[in-house]
Amino acid sequence: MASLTKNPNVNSWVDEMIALTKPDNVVWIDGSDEQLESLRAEAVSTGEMIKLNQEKLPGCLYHRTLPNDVARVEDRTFICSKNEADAGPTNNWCAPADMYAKLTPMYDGVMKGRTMYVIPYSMGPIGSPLAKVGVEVTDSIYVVLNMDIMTRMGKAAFDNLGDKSNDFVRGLHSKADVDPENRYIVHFPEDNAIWSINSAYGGNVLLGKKCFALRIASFQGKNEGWMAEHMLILGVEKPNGEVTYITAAFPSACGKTNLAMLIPPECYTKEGYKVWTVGDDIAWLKQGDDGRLYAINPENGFFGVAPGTNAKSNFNALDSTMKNTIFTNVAVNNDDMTVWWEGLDKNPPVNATEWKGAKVNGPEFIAEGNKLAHPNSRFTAPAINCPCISPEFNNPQGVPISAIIFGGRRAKTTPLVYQSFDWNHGTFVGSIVSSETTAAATGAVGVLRHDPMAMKPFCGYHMGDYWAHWVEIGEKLGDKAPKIFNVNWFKLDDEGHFIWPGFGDNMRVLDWIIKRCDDSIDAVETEIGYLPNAGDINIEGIEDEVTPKILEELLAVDKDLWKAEVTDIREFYKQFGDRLPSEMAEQLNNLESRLNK
Ligand code: GTP
Ligand code: SPV
Ligand code: MN
Repeated sequence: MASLTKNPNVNSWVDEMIALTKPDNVVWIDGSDEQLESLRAEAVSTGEMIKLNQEKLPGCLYHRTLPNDVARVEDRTFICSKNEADAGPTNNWCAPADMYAKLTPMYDGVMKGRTMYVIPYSMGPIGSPLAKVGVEVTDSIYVVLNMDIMTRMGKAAFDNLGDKSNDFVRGLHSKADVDPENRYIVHFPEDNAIWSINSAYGGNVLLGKKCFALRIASFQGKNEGWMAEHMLILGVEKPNGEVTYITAAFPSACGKTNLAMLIPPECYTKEGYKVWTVGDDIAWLKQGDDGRLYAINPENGFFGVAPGTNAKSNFNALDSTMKNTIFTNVAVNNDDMTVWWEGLDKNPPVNATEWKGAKVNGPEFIAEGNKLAHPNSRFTAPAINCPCISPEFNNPQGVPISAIIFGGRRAKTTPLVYQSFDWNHGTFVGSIVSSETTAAATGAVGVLRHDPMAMKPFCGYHMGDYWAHWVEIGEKLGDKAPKIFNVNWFKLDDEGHFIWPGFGDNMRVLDWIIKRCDDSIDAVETEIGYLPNAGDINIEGIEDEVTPKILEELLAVDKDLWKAEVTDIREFYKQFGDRLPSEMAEQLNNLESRLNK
């Protein structure tokens, strides 16, 4: 099939990939409905995808990955910068020449008997000054159909690139044998290239997402003066129609999709408050002409965690999945070909197929302690499906950001919310985020680890240089910089229950944050930052659940726990050596001396 572009850089690279992988056929993805419809039909005919109930779930498909291939694989993810020091201590590294030498034989002829799909895509609205183009070649229809939802895919991306530019990210993916022993997710930042092999799961193979829009883009942003962050973007509309835009960085499966699509409690909706979703996972941020920081969502859909999503916890996410959605590794109800996952409702299907593909009696299966859906099962839903998608979603300039929030899963220590003293202190607050691990990546779940800015698995260069970049951006923004906050929805009582109701009630914390941005409310100055006066968190309607005693607990700063935290941060910081910005070392010393006063 003839190329879709005259760009010689694209064509020579695709030729090279064809020569390497030797596919039987090459299909250029133009993004047309006819082409996508025939790919869907083919995937259904081979069993790669399963057609769901087209009356209840029109346009929806189901896919199951291998049980060994259900999450990101951080231990097999590499940043292959020329110098090891540039990847830094938080990344796996290998010399580019050595990695190419190791992987090239694995790709040699890997697509024999298969079709190669060449996918042009734009991260960011087509024509946005902040958008960037990628090309992914893959032997997976599942990847094509997901990229269609998650990116602006098709010929328009090539039109945007133009006939001469060399500024596109080269993504090579083959599912090969889906062999976990030979699975690699590899980034060559200096070559603008990503090579992924032996996986067919989301984050490992949808190369526009974490691989490009975070790992490669963070490196590009460092060099070009902008930022790529693991952040949702939302707008809070006040009754007077004014919208305040906020970004928030939480580690994987720690609540970004949920916060981005929040439905405020009744005491807010009745007054006319509304939340608009701009993005649920990734933000690209750049200073605008007026000096403020602007954000776009480079994605075009949501690759969201299914378990726990229900009409009460996240109606907007659930509603987004009602059409043209791909479900991965959830359970199927064989009676009516609909889907089910833990936390959807209390009626697991009796005639079910669990996520590994076995036919089971759902209630009995669960009673035996099994899960019908994998904890990291996902939906891939178009952003336009979302009832609260922001009218600014496709704005090429992005939206102006007033507040940046960091957060993680912390059983103790971290209060419900606090505000940093200034930008550099806020950068420090981001750098010290720790969170309990989740099922979004392979490995143990529930282990506390440092995850600075929720970027530990996604920063494509040295974390110390990344913090220095934050400090630099803050200097440029000056007094137009967003205010920086930290939140923790996951504080536990001694019985292990969450003490903050969370979800829609997180609006109450956003409300405080916005008032702080408007300078319309006082706060308590503590050792760690500004905390709310207890009376300033609106608990109208949840007084029974959030008693004064619980609120006190939520807003407590336990000095002994924070002193232990300082010791731990000092240890964590050691690995960054002389690349730790002096500003961060100073912030840590200041925190310690405030605690010791
Ligand atoms: P990724 O897509 O992996 O980056 O995850 P995410 O950050 O978008 O997380 P998501 O919103 O999908 O939430 C993951 C899980 O966190 C959900 O299944 C919820 O159970 C839980 N969660 C989200 N928000 C809250 C909250 O406010 N309180 C509590 N207790 N749990 C929450
Ligand atoms: C995450 O793990 O943060 C995700 C899902 O958003 S994945 O695309 O698999 O990385
Ligand atoms: Mn994520």
